[in-house]
Amino acid sequence: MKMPPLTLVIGDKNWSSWSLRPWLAMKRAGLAFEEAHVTLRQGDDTKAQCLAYSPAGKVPVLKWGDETIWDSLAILETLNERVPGAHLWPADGVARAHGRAISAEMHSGFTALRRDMPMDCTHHRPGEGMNDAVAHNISRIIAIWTEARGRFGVTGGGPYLLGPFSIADAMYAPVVSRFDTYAPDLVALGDRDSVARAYMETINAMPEMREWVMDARAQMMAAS
Ligand SMILES: N[C@@H](CCC(=O)N[C@@H](CS)C(=O)NCC(=O)O)C(=O)O
Repeated sequence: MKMPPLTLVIGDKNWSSWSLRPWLAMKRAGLAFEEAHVTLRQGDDTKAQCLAYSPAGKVPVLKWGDETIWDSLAILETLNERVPGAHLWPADGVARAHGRAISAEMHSGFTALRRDMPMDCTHHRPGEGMNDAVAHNISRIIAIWTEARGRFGVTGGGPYLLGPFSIADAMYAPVVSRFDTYAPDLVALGDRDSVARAYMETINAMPEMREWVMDARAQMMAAS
């Protein structure tokens, strides 16, 4: 299949956790694509910039030739379906269903974590944002990572949640960034076997994650 020109519209790399998700998967899949940037945290101006790309008024947005695909999870599923060789879901149906469930849980949940520990990948703010609701979210995420690694990761033959890199990892990568920034005590919150800690190392070791953070730093410097 001939790929049409692809443009991924994203927000500031320091803050835009939803943008990181498809960006990471597209880089990982080796896709050539242009980036278009929207400046977040500018009120009506941000909304107008987003609306120029999508009626939903949010980023990320993927321009696939003349088509517009919005919403991180919809973009990721479309990439899995259309990009030959991307393999963004495992072939095993049970692992795939599990991956979809934990990705949907991320997409629709963890509101306390998202509100009180927003992605801020160029900063270190240990202790900020912690409260009971956030702690509850973090414990659930540790349980998700531990179960996925235990049931599918090791047998799947890779260091990611389902073994090889998948959409589930794209969905949880910004959580790894938040844990780095706010440094919650993962052991106290349930990471007794250090599975979450090891998973964070896996995500942080991805060259694509490093590239994102370097770009975020450059954007922050340019804006200051
Ligand atoms: N459910 C959407 C959420 C997208 C979202 O909230 N994006 C934020 C940036 S990370 C945004 O566009 N904010 C601008 C605004 O709401 O005006 C997705 O998964 O893509």
